Amino acid sequence: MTKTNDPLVKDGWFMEKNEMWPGQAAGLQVEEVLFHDKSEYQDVMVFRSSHHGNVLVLDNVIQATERDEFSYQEMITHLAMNSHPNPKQVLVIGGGDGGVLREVVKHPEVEGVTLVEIDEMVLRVAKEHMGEMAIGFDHPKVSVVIQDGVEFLRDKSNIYDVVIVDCSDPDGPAEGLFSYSFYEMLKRAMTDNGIFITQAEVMWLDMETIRKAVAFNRTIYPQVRYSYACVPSYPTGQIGFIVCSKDPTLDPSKPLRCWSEDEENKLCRYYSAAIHKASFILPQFAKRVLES
Ligand code: SPM
Repeated sequence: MTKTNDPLVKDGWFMEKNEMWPGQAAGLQVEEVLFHDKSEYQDVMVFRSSHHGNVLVLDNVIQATERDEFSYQEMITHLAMNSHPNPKQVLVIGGGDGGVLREVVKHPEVEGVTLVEIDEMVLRVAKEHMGEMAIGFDHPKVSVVIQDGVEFLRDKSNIYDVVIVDCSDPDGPAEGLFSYSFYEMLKRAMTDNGIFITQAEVMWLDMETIRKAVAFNRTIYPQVRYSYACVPSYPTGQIGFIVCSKDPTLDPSKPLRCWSEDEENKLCRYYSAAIHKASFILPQFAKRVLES
């Protein structure tokens, strides 16, 4: 059994307990705590686990494990990127671990990608301990801005073809990223046929929040779709995404650009054009709520 005095490790296990998923908690076995500190914004921890590689935890919530992070990062990135006819300028809000950047730069048509992350500590720790995820930071098309996403967007208009909001859950530094004014600014920052994607709860935990978020986005965008992916280390083993298009003729559930099977095999471990389409097919209980 691991011996550590870390307050988040009990009997050698990290347990992800949280009021956002009451009555359940997934646990990962800890081999060694590699980093644990408080930034200006949140509690930041990385541990080496017994079976999931290194694990990044923010405010006691698992953000990424080396074993399954590719599923989330590929899906939140390529669902949006492959729904756009020609994504040249991309904005990532949050995503300080670098995983989404790594995926965005797989698209050669991208001319520039800007990552806006509020917490510099997340970048530093990801570069040091989540090596494979953080490789995107070194790409020449990438610029990084350490700033609150809401502040960054204030004077931006008609710039980005794709905007990816890769945030943590709403009860921490990401709170402002769930506000009405943020969504308004986001839409203004996008080009006329812009695509926007955000992580958006999970069907098994809070269908009502998803219903409200989808309904709200439908007041702003002509096309709003809900999709999901399997991420075993997230609560319930899944995570959802809201994908919106400014162009009413562009349905994000159908990929506009597809890689060949060979390219898919080289570039991705989870995403494919077939998964893209299938991820928007929801179980009956969720479909009924979103169509009501
Ligand atoms: N680049 C990886 C960052 C991951 N950001 C999203 C993490 C969400 C984890 N909690 C999911 C619980 C359901 N709301």
